[in-house]
Amino acid sequence: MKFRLLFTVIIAAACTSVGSAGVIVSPYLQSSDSPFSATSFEYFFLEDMEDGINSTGLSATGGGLTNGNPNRDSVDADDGSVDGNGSGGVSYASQMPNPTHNFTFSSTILGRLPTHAGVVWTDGAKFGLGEPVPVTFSFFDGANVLLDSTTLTLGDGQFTGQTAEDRFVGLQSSLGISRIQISTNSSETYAFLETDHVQYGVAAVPEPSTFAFFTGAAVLLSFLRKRRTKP
Ligand SMILES: [Ca+2]
Ligand SMILES: [Ca+2]
Ligand SMILES: [Ca+2]
Repeated sequence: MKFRLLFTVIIAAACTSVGSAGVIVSPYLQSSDSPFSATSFEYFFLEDMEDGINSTGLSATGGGLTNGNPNRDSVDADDGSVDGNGSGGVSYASQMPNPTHNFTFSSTILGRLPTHAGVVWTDGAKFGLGEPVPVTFSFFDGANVLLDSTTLTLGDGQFTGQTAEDRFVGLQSSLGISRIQISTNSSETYAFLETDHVQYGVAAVPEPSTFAFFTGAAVLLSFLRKRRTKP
């Protein structure tokens, strides 16, 4: 009975700890605001769009770079100062019904899919004038199966580079993340979506979930050995 209970506890711990721990959402004005900034990575890339989208293993679809657009809304710090305005930087945007951006990570180029991935929503609107709109962020694994998603109502009613409402949205998953999809949920002709600072990496140390799994397995093996050696 004791053996069954121990085994059940270990399997339950493994099942709940592998995978994601939920979507992370936080205010974001500069790269140091990233919830990933304290993590040690085997590799880590942050694409700020300023000189195009050229980070290793990253591709983007659904939008275009905003160079030259007077209403662009980059992450605040990309224009050289955190001053509440991001219209001097470059971002990635689209204006159409249900605008959707996809950022895809190549396991072939990277060697391993990122365990951490996030993006910064900088602007968007239901009609085109900055009205708040539901935005859905979805994270997929290497088999294109949904890992986790969240829908947030974002927007401050303005469209001239304000940054206080910008949000980082990211996920950690030991299963590996192959794609982030961001969708503005509005079928209006002038619905729009703007994103920036796509960031992704593989954690350098074993994920706590992985560590817990192997620790649990070691305890189980030790327990079984002791049972076998009992007279
Ligand atoms: Ca700024
Ligand atoms: Ca930027
Ligand atoms: Ca903004």
